[in-house]
Amino acid sequence: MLSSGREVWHRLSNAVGSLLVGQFGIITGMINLQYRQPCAAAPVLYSFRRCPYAMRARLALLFAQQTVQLREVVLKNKPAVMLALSPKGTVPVLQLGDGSVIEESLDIMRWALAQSDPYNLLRPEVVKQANTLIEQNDSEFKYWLDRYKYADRHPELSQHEYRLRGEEFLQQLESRLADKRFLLADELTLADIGVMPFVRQFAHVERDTFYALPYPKLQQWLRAWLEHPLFIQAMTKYSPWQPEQLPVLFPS
Ligand SMILES: N[C@@H](CCC(=O)N[C@@H](CS)C(=O)NCC(=O)O)C(=O)O
Repeated sequence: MLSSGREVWHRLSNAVGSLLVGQFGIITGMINLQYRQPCAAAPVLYSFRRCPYAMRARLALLFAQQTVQLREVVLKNKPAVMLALSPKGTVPVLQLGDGSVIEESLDIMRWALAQSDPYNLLRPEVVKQANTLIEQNDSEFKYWLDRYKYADRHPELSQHEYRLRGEEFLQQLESRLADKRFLLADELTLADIGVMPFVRQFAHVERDTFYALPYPKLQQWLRAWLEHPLFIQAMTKYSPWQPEQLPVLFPS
């Protein structure tokens, strides 16, 4: 039976309408795929921009080309969900897709680089030495760094004394850099990433004093780090995480 012109027009416009709705569905689906799926799959990193441990974890994630959902934490008001995962309450904390939790920066770095290590930061011949240097950084150097930075809270010694104690580590780094571009080799290794945020923090306690010290190689190494695109990216500012907010991918 022949339909009237009006009916044909009605059917035609319905067909075009459903086609558009269908296309729109596909497009929204693609947007969801693009924006939601990686979020759902990406591990969650609880981080604090200025924390040197979190900094080295973010750097390793960037060098390893791993994407995470970043949740910027306010240390005075840590999210309950983070404390439930890691009651010790330090950042960084990484929650993987399978629910497991990595709560030490060095382990996050190792996890990231085990996923992918395009810069060969974990080349086998340097791993042992890198671990030793990072261990020294995290124990002795960090101890003197905290006292140097907050000398008023530790009146047993003067700030100058604390700086001299910390400088023992800096001297070691300077001599390491005498015959190579980086701390363990002519290429970057895990050691450079693991130690860098702490040397930066030390340098920034009294910037002019640091750059006047007799450590030209170390100063050059630090300057190069501060200008490194991945370090700049690692220092991107994020607003504190709110449980109801949409996931924020890092790198974005
Ligand atoms: N050993 C830990 C140390 C992490 C750490 O001490 N982070 C500091 C911030 S830089 C922290 O979260 N402190 C807890 C607080 O201030 O409440 C690691 O390597 O991840």
